[in-house]
Amino acid sequence: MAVFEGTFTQTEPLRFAIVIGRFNDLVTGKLLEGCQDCLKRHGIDPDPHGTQVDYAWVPGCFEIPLLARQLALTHRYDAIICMGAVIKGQTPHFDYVASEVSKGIAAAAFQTGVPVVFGVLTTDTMQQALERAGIKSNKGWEYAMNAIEMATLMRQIRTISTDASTNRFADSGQAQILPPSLEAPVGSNELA
Ligand code: INI
Repeated sequence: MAVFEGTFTQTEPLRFAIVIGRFNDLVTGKLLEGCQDCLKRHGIDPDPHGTQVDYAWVPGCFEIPLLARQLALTHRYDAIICMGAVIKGQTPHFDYVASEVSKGIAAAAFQTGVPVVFGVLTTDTMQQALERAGIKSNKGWEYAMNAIEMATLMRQIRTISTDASTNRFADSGQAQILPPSLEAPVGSNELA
């Protein structure tokens, strides 16, 4: 049998989308910097004009899941990195936004089969958020690591899925791999 683990090398073919909230951009901008720094140090070009990372800015965390799901459905990306900051205020608004973004991000990954990283800070104060966005550590770096690990892990799992289907044909004496022209078209995995 086997052990499957993500790796942090051979990152050249990986493609990511980053979905990021403008709300509390003092914090989210710093998370983005940490994330880009980590990607770069692992051989991934974070330039939006390059071929490896696309960016989608949304108004706030509430909008993140919709974009994450739509981008995942394109099947252009190995992983989607979602980043935002929900900071407790004087009203229950925090609870609604935090609850929806966490459920929505989990659903986007589960429904599409594409890893979606939950890079949303939920803190009581701006100070706590800033501490996690560069003052003490930068969680953006961790989110990039999580994305690389999941992206490479999922590539491995896809390989064994292909092997398994090839073996199924092999067992019946009809071993074959579909040519690219017969592979499922982009978006064909969309759930009803
Ligand atoms: N959006 C955030 O990203 N963080 C917050 O702390 C926040 N609070 O507390 O209000 C927030 N609200 C905006 C929300 O995400 C939506 O953009 C807005 O409700 C429009 O749909």
